[in-house]
Amino acid sequence: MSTLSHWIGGEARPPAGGEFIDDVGPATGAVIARVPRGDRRDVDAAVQAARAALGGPAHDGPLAKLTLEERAKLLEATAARLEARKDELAQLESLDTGKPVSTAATIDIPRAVSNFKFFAGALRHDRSDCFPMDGALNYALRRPLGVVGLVTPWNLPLYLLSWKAAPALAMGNAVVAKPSELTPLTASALASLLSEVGWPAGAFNLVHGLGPEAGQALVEHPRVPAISFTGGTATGARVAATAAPMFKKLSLELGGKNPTIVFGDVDLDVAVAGAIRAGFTNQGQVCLCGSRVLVERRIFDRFQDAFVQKVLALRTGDPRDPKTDLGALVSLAHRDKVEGFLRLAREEGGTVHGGVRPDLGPGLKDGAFLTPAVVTGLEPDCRTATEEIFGPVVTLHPFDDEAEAVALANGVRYGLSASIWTKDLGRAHRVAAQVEAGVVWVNTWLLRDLRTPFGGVKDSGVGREGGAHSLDFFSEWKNVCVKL
Ligand code: TXE
Repeated sequence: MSTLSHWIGGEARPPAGGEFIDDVGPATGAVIARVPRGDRRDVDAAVQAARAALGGPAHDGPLAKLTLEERAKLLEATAARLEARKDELAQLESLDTGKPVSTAATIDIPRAVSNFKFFAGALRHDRSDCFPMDGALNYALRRPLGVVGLVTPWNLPLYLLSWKAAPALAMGNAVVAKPSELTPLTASALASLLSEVGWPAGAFNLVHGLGPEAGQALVEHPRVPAISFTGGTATGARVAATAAPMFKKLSLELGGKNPTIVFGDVDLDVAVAGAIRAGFTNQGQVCLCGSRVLVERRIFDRFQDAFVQKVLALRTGDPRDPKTDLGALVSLAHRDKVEGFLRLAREEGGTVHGGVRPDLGPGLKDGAFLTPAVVTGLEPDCRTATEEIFGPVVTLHPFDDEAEAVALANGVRYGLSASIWTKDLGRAHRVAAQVEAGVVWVNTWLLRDLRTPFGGVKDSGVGREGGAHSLDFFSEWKNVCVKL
């Protein structure tokens, strides 16, 4: 069992209060690490270190002095070092989250590598506006924001932290990051790795701890003018309530209850496979997961039979076993929450297929395992079908025509993503335009181009990440007007 440290000013630091939290491995129930219980003092120290990296009013700190090309090279060196350690990082991520090692090795870690590589390229290809006037010239310069706060969740720990840290550093900001207390391991690995590859001390600082303590202190800190947050909608509302009166720049990527819309003209096997991938990747713990499957009535029964049969055949088991499809949920408390929704589904008149605790033998008997569940027979406006469950639970609902499909898709408070399955090109484009979501896939799911805008509408968040959108968030444009 390891004891983690904060990472402040380029070195490991114990918590100011001397207290630690247990990090429990969700597959075994064993304590795998002791995590510093950071508080306001640690956040303050991290912000001071970050400010020192930027320098005083003359912007003379070591981070501020890096040229664009030097920052791009450091981002590439970070990607290379992550790549070299990919197997070890995949093991750590699996241990911490309960997800299969195969998921971490094919999704989480490769994506973290891509994030750093991508933003090195985005930085080099960045451009700015120039507006010539008669006798004068305007041009726009990006300036870093200063110290930025990153608050990240447990479902894709390194993937989401790197998605924010890479563009923040690319733009020349100093970072204070607060990872989820449930999954701190790869954030710690990243912090030391960034120092190893040569980022100046204080460029990236890490404060571990509980959300209402360390997280809240970071969001409240007067010297942190921007917060990028990914997490639950209720927490996002708290973050916004704290940050808005301080006029902080805010990016909020929150929950979802995303529709998978299947029209009657699909190739059934393709659509079933796509809907299963959308529903159950990472045990259904991805904000983009398609947890409501809407199916045209004329194929509903056939779709339901095939879907339920294939979902019940998925293997829930040891995250280390390459044959495992679903590992453990992130914690016993989260499994309780998901099981509570299955009880609710029954009370609401639904039939639950699957959704039981599997018997995986003595080593895994205390793990947070739950087999995937499909719920049928529910009204589309009931709580089970409209609230975010964030687990391996999918509800199935029939619809009669395109208008009803759109109405059902839009009938929830969330609006993050949607996938549409049809061979009718016109319909695909029509529905894509009408669905209230920030991200729409047609005949696929989670196919990501990092240049594209990413984010949600309604209660799924505020702002866009990705490509120039991330660079815009982590910088401020300044216009220079020159009289010629
Ligand atoms: O997330 P929280 P939780 C959804 C999902 C899940 C629910 C709750 O439905 O069941 O949210 O999950 C930090 N000030 N998603 O409670 O609390 C916290 O320490 C500042 C969707 O685990 O949102 C962690 O680092 N920070 C989601 C981060 O916020 C605070 C991914 C996220 O935790 C804070 C995760 C505070 N007052 C959960 N309170 C997605 N969009 O992908 C907590 N935190």
